[in-house]
Amino acid sequence: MTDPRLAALAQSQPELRLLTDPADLEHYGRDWTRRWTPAPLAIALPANAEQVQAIVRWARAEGVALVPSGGRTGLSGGAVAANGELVVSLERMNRAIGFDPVDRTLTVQAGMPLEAVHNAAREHGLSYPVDFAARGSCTIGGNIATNAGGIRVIRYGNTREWVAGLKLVDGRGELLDLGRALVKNSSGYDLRHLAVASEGTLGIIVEATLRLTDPPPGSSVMLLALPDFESLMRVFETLRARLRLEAFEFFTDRALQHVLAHGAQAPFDETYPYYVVAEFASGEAGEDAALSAFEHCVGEGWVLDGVISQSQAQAAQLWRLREGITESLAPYVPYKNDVAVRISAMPAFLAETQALLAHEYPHFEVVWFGHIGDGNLHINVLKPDDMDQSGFVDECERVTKLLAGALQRHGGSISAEHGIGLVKKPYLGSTRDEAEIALMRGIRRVLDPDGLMNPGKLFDP
Ligand code: FAD
Ligand code: 2HG
Ligand code: ZN
Repeated sequence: MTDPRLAALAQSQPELRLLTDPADLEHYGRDWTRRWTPAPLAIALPANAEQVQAIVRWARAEGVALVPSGGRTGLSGGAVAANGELVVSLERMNRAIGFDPVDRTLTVQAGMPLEAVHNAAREHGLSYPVDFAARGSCTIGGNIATNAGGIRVIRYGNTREWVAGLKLVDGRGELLDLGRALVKNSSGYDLRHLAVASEGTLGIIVEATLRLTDPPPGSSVMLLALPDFESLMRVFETLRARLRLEAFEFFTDRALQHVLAHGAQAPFDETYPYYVVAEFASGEAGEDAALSAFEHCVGEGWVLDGVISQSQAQAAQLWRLREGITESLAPYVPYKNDVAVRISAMPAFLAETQALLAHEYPHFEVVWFGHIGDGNLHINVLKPDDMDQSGFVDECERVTKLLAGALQRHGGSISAEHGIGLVKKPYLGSTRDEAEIALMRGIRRVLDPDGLMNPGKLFDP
């Protein structure tokens, strides 16, 4: 360790793993946004909460900023380290610690990948229902720090709903045990929820106790082709009323074409403007209800074509058309927007923003998809070949400003589930008023008095 600050840390914590190899700095210094050039001081890989506390105390003594780091699948730049920070990766803290069959809770270290949590819950005959395509790489700590949503929010809610308790090493180095996994606890402020969606700005989550639930019912998946967005809303209302929906997701033909170019199989001979992937509880009654709902939607002209999975393999194939979108767009380094409005405001918001983007930015390819049943749209803007990256980002910032204005008019949010991070920091004011942001700053000052926990993310000091 040539840096004397790192040498001091290594000496005081001989068991702590520290990385300074340029390839490691590059690897751990960025997330999926790929927009910033990684430049961390070093990477720390603690093995337990005590080491995390020691790192925070050292950071305070040396004045070094810390970036909490999970799977770095984040899409808003929250885990980016571009300014000489120490990245604190929870990669080694990836184990389940305990299961309680009576409480139906699973306690895990915060670096445990989401998919490993799914598997552990299944081994106990239960289910952890938060789910999305990054499941193999993202971690529970990152999920909590962003209040991750995903494809089953419509039935099970966001990550917040499933956090029974958590342990946080705050910016003072204190280990806080928040929530205690009680079902009932009316003894004052619920500080556990401060950590949810905090994006690493209050401290480092080291452990979580997660609620588990009954395994999901057997399900089938239908893929529907639709003529327009109005029909999509009618189909949503119909399916929600007649079926037990486990998911209801949409994407446009542009999104589908990217996934097909990435190797997926075309579902229909023709192309259509919009598609829906709906998963519903099957069994004979479910299948019959699905068929009759499908026929009703076709009769109304809301659905133009459709297919219902006949096997798990086919269901997975249909899901791939929706879940493969982000990966298929990744080579373009798209500019991402992740917005939310009330479900009832969705048609007006979409019509307004689609018209606005087509009028102001006809040269941009815009890919729309998302969790329509939750009022959450993902709007990915792709860079035209003849535009340089920085000019593209500048123009996209103007697009986002327009979106932020529309969101303000419709009472929506500039981030539904990915977080504010670096990407959406200039637009926080479109979603939260000044008094709220001042309060958030005040809370941050209490838990992180030196401003060393992920500085520059969410809002500036
Ligand atoms: P990171 O990217 O490592 O970090 C995210 C933020 O959390 C950063 O601010 C970081 O500092 C902070 N953080 C990480 N760990 C900790 C910790 N232990 N303590 C305190 N702070 C911490 N998101 C959704 O919500 N829904 C989706 O459907 C969805 N689909 C995705 C699909 C793909 C293919 C990809 C690549 C991403 C997707 N995401 C989705 C975004 C991303 O996966 C989530 O935001 C996820 O929760 C991030 O987890 P992570 O462990 O990778 O966190
Ligand atoms: C999804 O819903 C993710 O697939 C990623 O939240 C969204 O890539 C995106 O913009
Ligand atoms: Zn999403």
